[in-house]
Amino acid sequence: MSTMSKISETQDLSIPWEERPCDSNEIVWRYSCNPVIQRDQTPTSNSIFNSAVVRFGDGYAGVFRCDNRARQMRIHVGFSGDAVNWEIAPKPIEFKIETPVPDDYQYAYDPRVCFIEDRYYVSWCNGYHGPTIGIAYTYDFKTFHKLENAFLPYNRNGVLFPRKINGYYAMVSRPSDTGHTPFGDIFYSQSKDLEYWGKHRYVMGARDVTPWESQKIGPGPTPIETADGWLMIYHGVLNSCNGFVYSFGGAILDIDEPWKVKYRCQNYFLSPQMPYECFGDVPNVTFPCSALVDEENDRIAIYYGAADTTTCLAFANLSELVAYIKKNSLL
Ligand code: BMA
Repeated sequence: MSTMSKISETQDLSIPWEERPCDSNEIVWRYSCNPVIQRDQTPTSNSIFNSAVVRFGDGYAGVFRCDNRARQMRIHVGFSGDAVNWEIAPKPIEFKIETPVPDDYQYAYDPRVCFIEDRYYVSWCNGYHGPTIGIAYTYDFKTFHKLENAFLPYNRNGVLFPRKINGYYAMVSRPSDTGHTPFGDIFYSQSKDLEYWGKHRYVMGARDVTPWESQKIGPGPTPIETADGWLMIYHGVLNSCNGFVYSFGGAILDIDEPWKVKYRCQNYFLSPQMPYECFGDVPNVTFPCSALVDEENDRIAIYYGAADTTTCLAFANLSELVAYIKKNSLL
């Protein structure tokens, strides 16, 4: 990457892919070599999970949630040629901050990365007297410029849309509390400059009719623009007699007014069933934070955290996934 002005998202790079196994009828199927990132892939990590990757230059870059061996939550940058084998920086990201705010960036977790216009934006759950949404931008994944926090505490899962909508930058997020939040609905917010956010709209909430998402829900990867609307993959939580169970599913939002839900799939796409999803630091968690899209070949590769311990990959055909949501929609 020689100059900043030349930056654009590479589209012609093949994404990780494996065909659906012959004996499977899953709408989203797992990579046979999961997990792709092991918990101890950096010298100081306790776990690496809930992480986000994007195309960058001739390959891929990402921002990774690395909890360290003091169990502090930190985000690290990483690079890869094939989006499967990753080199993750041993030290957390240090942000350049124009106006430093005391007590900010006490912890950082569950990053998302989104290319908008000419640069990459990172959003994450940022510790500032409780969890809120941190935002930063980078051109090169070397220097990261931190903006003001998007919201007051408490909020998690801030996910940016990849382009302006009606002249506004757009984000979905999930207002929450200080702890392991026993509730959670998805809201849409708008901004002229990515610093001042407003015009908030309710999108959708947890619901008893589909128990896999009855406790709380939260947006996952950057929404994907399709002919039917924005495909939003999100996590949903069931409160079982054995604790929370995190699965993920999807909805399609109106392209111009994304707070309007057009279709919402009643079935999850993937739920914790493999040993690496059922055993780990927090059992029974599948938590998606990014997806790579290959429109030409109708493929998506979804990155998700497993059991708050490792990072895994799953695949789907984009058009099949949209058709599945429409066919199984319950509003
Ligand atoms: C949520 C977040 C996620 C985590 C999940 C399961 O509240 O903290 O980072 O994966 O809980 O522990």
